[in-house]
Amino acid sequence: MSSRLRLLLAAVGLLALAWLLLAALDRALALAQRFMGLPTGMRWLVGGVLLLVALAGAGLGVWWLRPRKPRTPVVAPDRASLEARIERLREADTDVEELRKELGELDRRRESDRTYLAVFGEISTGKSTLIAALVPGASPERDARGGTTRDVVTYETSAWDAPWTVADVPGSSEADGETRERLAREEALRAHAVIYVCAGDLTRTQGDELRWLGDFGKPLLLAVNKADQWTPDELARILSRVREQAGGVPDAVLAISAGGEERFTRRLPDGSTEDVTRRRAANVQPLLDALRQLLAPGSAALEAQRQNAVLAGLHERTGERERAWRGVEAERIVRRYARRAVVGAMAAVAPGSDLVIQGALATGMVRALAALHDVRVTDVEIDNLLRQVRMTLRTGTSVALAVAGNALKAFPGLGTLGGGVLHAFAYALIFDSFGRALAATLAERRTLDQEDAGERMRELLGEAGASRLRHLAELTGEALRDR
Ligand SMILES: Nc1nc2c(ncn2[C@@H]2O[C@H](COP(=O)(O)OP(=O)(O)OP(=O)(O)O)[C@@H](O)[C@H]2O)c(=O)[nH]1
Ligand SMILES: [Mg+2]
Repeated sequence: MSSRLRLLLAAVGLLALAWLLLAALDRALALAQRFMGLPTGMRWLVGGVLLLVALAGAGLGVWWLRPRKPRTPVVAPDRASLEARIERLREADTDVEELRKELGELDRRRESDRTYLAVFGEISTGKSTLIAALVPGASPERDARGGTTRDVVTYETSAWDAPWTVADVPGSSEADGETRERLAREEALRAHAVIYVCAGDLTRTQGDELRWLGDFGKPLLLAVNKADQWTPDELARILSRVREQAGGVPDAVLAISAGGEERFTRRLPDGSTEDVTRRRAANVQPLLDALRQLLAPGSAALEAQRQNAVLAGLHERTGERERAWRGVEAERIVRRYARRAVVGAMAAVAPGSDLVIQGALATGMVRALAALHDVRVTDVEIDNLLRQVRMTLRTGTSVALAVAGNALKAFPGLGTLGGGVLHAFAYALIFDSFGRALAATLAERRTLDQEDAGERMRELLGEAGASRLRHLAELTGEALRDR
């Protein structure tokens, strides 16, 4: 667009704006005149409403501009309780080697006088290239393809008269790279400080990652890499957008060029071609300056936050293993009680005596499952729960019997076990449904939530899949043969 045309357009725009302002002023004056012409009562009413609207607008503005509270940092459980949980898992034959190693590494780093720094971020943002620029002599593998770094690799160096260990980690957000991403996150927790590398605007996932890191309260720098790709104007705009997207989470947002190499094919005057590798100039000085300032207190001063982050990560990992172990254990308990219910159903001699036997068994199962999930239950709570289960079964028994009847036709072997098998099978289905429902409620809600357990049980009774029925048929057969 020629500059004359641009000038003309700007002049037209200004004129239009001035005209609009005049029109608005004229309208405001007309309204004011009409307002003054109103009878006194109406004037008060309209004035009052206008004032209320203005106050509400001002209130909204103040709320919108209020200073945001900093996010509360993650608080980890204390070490002793974590150790006790890990020990309990070990006693239950769960593999806790990895968790213990993490505790060992925590101590090893605490006792060393090194400062640990992790370079974290999405694939291909230039983390390995940055390490090569930060650590003299380090040559981690770098490539334009995402997912080049496959493992955590540490490099030792020294800076500002102190020993440092810098970790290069696999990039996040790689397709099928969950395991590597996990390794990267664990290493980020072990560091005193983290450099988060991006190469342009932050995506939503990157923003989430950054906030996740920020919640541990450790020194965190956001490096916007590959600054050489943009003009100074573009870079200023990108930096200001990234600062906004980062929402004050990192201690500083800096533009850098990690450098690296670029390869291209050059055509020579004689028509032939040659492959050329050219080094890009690196500029990481702003990052070094920020690091120096941020880490001036020394690694000892940053150790508490580092420990907190590692323990918080361990808490999560221990929790995952506990959930898995509880899941397996709950299945074992449910299976045990379902077997007993099968035997109990066959042993019931007088009418209704099965209910007494099964009631005692159901109480035992509730207690066992609650103890497994560390949920305290009173006798009254158990009684209430069983009353509700019986109510569900008033309609549910016919469902269970019908399901069992159909399933028995599919497992003709059970027919040879004699009369009462249908009844026993129905009890296996009922106990299995009740037990699974209760275990799921306890695991998810950590309380004996009757309503939730009842709802889940109804679902499980109604939709027993083929593999579950086969498993229950086998269980019934085994229980009856062992009887
Ligand atoms: N233009 C430009 N390219 C860069 C810069 N830093 C790195 N690169 C290029 O970005 C690509 C990825 O670099 P890497 O260092 O392998 O990236 P990474 O983050 O370690 O990647 P992963 O290990 O896959 O997670 C390479 O082609 C680098 O040459 C930079 O400052 N400017
Ligand atoms: Mg890499």
